Amino acid sequence: MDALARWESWPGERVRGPGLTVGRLFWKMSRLGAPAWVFPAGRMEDHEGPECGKPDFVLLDQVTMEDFMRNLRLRFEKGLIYTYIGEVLVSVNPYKQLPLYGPEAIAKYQGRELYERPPHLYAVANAAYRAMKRRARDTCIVISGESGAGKTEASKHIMQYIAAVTNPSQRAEVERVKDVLLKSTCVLEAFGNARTNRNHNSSRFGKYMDINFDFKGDPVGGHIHSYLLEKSRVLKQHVGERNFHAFYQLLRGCEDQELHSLHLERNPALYNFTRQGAGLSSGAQNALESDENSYRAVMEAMRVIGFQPVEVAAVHHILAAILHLGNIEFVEMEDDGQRKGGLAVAEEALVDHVAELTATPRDLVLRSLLARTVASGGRDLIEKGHTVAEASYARDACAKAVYQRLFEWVVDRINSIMEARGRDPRRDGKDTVIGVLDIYGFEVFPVNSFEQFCINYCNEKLQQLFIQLILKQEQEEYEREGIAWQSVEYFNNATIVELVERPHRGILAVLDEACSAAGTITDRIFLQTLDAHHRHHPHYSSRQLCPTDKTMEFGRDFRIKHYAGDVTYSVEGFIDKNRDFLFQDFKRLLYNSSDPTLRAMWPDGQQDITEVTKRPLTAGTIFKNSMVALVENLASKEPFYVRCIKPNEDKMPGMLDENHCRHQVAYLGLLENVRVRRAGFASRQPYPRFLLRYKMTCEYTWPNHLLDSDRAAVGALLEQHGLQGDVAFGHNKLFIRSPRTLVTLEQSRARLIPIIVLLLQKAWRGTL
Ligand code: AOV
Ligand code: MG
Repeated sequence: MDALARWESWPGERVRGPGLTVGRLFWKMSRLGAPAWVFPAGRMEDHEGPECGKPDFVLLDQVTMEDFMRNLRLRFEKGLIYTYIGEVLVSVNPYKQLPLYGPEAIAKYQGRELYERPPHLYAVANAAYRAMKRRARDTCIVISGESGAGKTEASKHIMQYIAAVTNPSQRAEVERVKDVLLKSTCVLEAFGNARTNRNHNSSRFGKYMDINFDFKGDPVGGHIHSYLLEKSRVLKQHVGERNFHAFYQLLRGCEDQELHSLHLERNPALYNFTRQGAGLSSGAQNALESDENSYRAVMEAMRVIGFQPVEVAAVHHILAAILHLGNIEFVEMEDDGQRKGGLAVAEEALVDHVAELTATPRDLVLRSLLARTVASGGRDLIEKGHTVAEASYARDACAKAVYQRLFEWVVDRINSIMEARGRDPRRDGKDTVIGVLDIYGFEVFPVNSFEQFCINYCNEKLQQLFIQLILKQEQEEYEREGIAWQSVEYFNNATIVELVERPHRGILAVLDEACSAAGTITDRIFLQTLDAHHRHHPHYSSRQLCPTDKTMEFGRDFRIKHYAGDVTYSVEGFIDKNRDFLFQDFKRLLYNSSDPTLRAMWPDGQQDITEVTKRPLTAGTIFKNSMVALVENLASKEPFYVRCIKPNEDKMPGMLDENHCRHQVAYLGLLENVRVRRAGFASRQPYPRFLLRYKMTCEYTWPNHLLDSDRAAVGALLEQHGLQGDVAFGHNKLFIRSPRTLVTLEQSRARLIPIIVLLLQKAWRGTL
């Protein structure tokens, strides 16, 4: 880095001590004779030179898509994947390992203000942490962006940062909580992530993690909320995709002996549930992420977290049972005179395996697979045989449900371990919290179903929250600082959210209605009802409504114009997935397992069939309610935002596809975000921060001012530049109205830097 570029970083370096004049500064420097004192090498490298573009999009000369993209590209090409918009962090997935993380980098950000170091996730984590600690405010970090944009990776870096900077006194209990927090990710990814065509480690569930901190600012507990796991993946995967990692990890990673005891073979192609996508490899780019290694990592993580060996064994049994269940086929038996015709299982050994692995009686397993118990008036129960189709449906529903319960049990188990001992009971209720939200990103596949519908609805909700909070925050800030404010127009996706969740007419309500109509309503009728309700909605269409649009199939597809793009959904399976029905026979069966771990997953199995009359909530309604609660929860906290951008569709390292990125910048509302930041006031900066950057442009402030307050010093500086008319003085911050003012100051600073560098060089050489 040349001297000039280094000097760009001057404001990051503090020159302490009041009354230090330029003369005294130079004298001191020349006496020390050590440039390292002025430019300590390690810290200088932290800062970015002018060739690296603007570290904050707010500093752009103009807010146009071109300027935005130019800056984004410039920085991305230099490996600078992070840029701010005020306090929002924009992150571009580099698809390669960059030397940006680890203990050294963490140390650079620890205890610093957001603006003191180049943009980074660590800075955001640190800001959230400091806000929480200083003001005892609950904070949250909301990470958004489309599938594969880097949300989960970002959340891991944030967790690592928090773990690294807390608990300096190494309290054992806090260390334990930190271990659980860190290791839980690995376990949850094994059970909740899968390879999709958009991301080889795609989160197939939403995750919101609260970390509780005690009054010292150390993590003493945590809680994970998981949202709607995409459980249909257990049964079916699209070409090129895989089932959840856990299945392949087990098959490829576990010891021969255990595999044998699970009656499994190593080859995933032998199982219906793991062979369809033909995407058998994990897609991992390095061997460390291979299924075998991941298996070991997950086992180790489960051990560290505190899963008991019997629990781990139960988990393996359940996974194996699901694989066997998937291979069970049904055949219609002929009526041969001796035996009555009916349904049978093609390969009875599989039933034996399932019974053994689930610790349930074999004949009960068989019976639950072949028939269901129904209440026929009063308390009379009759057994009703399945057809092949019904039995296959029931088997699939069972496999999905068993996996879902397993996943939920894993989450609950981690929660109970994190909750338990970390907290000082006397201080209960006084914890402060940082929440980290890492949810499945917006996604579009060639065929989109109920799951994509939910995932994309969730992203709509989060986008709405972003809009509201950014506006709300702005307004509140102006009020707090006593500044008059003028509101800015913003694209609002509320209408799309309404389309989905509005009572009575919204898509979810119509779907619920279809589900409650005891089997008489087909997916097709559901679609017709939607068409009738929303024919004039600007964000809704279908083939029926647009007969010429051949990209949709008549009677099957509807399309929503999402904030992030158009998605065509196939209604096939919507009703079924929403109803999410499982015969009580299976619940009872599993509740009666002699394996306590499995039994604990099925508390509702103890209900008698005659008691199971109340219609349970549908999957869509549960999801909607959980989203509403999530948004409420986030809105009650001080939010920090990370907006992730996926640079290209091909997972290519270092490649930035212009169109693809533009699209994301547009729909994430990033330009509007910059505009809102600048509208009214292009920039706002705490007085000390402003001085750090511009103090060399004024004789009263360089190198340190002698005025009563930073605010007065800033006033003097601006007056010298004749810029005082373009600013407003808040209580703690300076608000700058037009970007021109910032540009003027920047230019003035840039002009002075070479002169100062020259002076300093002379000072070192003693020739001043
Ligand atoms: P996502 O969470 O946003 O997608 P991930 O965080 O899983 O996306 O990132 C996808 C992949 O991109 C990772 O597996 C890494 O290979 C790579 N990647 C992301 N961030 C970085 C980074 N900072 N440095 C290096 N590589 C990175 V989804 O879960 O699909 O919405 O449902
Ligand atoms: Mg993810």
